[in-house]
Amino acid sequence: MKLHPSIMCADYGNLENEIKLLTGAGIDYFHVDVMDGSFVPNFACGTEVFKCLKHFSHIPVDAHLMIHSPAQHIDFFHRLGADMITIHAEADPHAARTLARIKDMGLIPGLAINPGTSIETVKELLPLCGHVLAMTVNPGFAGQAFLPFTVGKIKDLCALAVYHGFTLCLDGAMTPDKIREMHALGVEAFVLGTKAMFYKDVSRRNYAATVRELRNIQ
Ligand code: S6P
Ligand code: MG
Repeated sequence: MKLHPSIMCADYGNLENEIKLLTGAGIDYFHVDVMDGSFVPNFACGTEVFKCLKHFSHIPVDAHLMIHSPAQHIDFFHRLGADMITIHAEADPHAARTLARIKDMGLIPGLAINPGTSIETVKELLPLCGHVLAMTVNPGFAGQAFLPFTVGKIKDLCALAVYHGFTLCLDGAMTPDKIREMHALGVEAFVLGTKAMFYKDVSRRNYAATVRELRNIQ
């Protein structure tokens, strides 16, 4: 199981320590949410966060670009040190070209799909991906409720992940129970936010214990 904590949910007042704790906990990726206030109704993640991640950790970074025209900004995020760049299928009319460019840069090409986007509309893109990020909430905010209608699509994507060889990752409202249920279906990777790692009650936050417990899920 691959664990991708969403750095947006960490304590920015103590970012260096947060990054070091998460690194020591044995996570697989840092998930960085980038929002432009247009593709999604929120703004998130300045370049400083990338700089901190690269400075204080060796763990690879996924840039989840919730922005219009992501192709215009691929070089920028490459320079910031992203190891994987995940674009939204809905935000790029030439996603096939953008995914190929990301791969040519030596990075992992990722494709995010909104809850309301069907596999039919993206199936030609799937063989071009190293990573598919299926949104289980409408993107833009942490702390939302899981959208149950995405489960049928997730089941189909599990089979396609095996066939094409990409990693399937779920993003949005992942609780330990939901992770267990989705892992049993065949999902390999999970974005961890307010319901599985960065609990509102900070006294409950224990990143190393969270990673240990999640890795025990069979
Ligand atoms: C949502 C964003 C996500 C959130 C993540 C964690 O637009 O793409 O990556 O940061 O979902 O939040 P939560 O509370 O939903 O688990
Ligand atoms: Mg995200």
